[in-house]
Amino acid sequence: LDISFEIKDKILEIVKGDITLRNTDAIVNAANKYLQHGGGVALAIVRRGGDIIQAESNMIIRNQGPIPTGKAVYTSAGNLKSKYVIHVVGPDYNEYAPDAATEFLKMSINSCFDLALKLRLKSISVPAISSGIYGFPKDRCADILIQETFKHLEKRESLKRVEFVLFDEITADIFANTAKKYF
Ligand code: AR6
Repeated sequence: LDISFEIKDKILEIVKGDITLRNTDAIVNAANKYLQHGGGVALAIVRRGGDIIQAESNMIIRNQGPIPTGKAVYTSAGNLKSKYVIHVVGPDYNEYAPDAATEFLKMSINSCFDLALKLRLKSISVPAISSGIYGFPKDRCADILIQETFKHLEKRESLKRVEFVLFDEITADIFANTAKKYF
């Protein structure tokens, strides 16, 4: 399953696969506020990318303390094909009321886009932030992430290509069906 959608001269792609194998300018990591990459997509990223990603993450925490929910920081990408890993702290669905969790997830994806512009990236790969260990319902996660992406790609100054990379078929189908609503 690989579906693409166009808006103006920009592309949104829905990909079923492993985000650590993509060759966009940056991949997004669904991190925790201590940037300890011990499970889920975070662990997959440090396993394939190498120790430098955890080492640079530790340096960020040493310098600026824990990362607030909704904020993104970046490191290099070690052995991955991308130039950067953007680490974003999505909301833990068990820690917030649903409305607050929604706002934090919007903030999370927009923090990634802000950093992408700052780094002058053309393309970015994004996982289903917060929808694994953090328990955010997948259909609402897809709705929020895709709606915010649509709004971003409508802007003149934006990424050229955003791809959502979903690990399993069920999540990929949810994202594909959601994208059809907006694009
Ligand atoms: N490629 C793409 N997606 C993946 C991959 C992969 N290689 N591996 C898992 N996913 P999660 P969260 C999907 O739990 O919910 C970590 O321990 C997975 O199926 O990685 O934001 C962090 O350090 C799910 O749909 O992130 C934090 O402590 C999605 O990625 C905490 O988990 C996100 O699942 C963050 O939890």
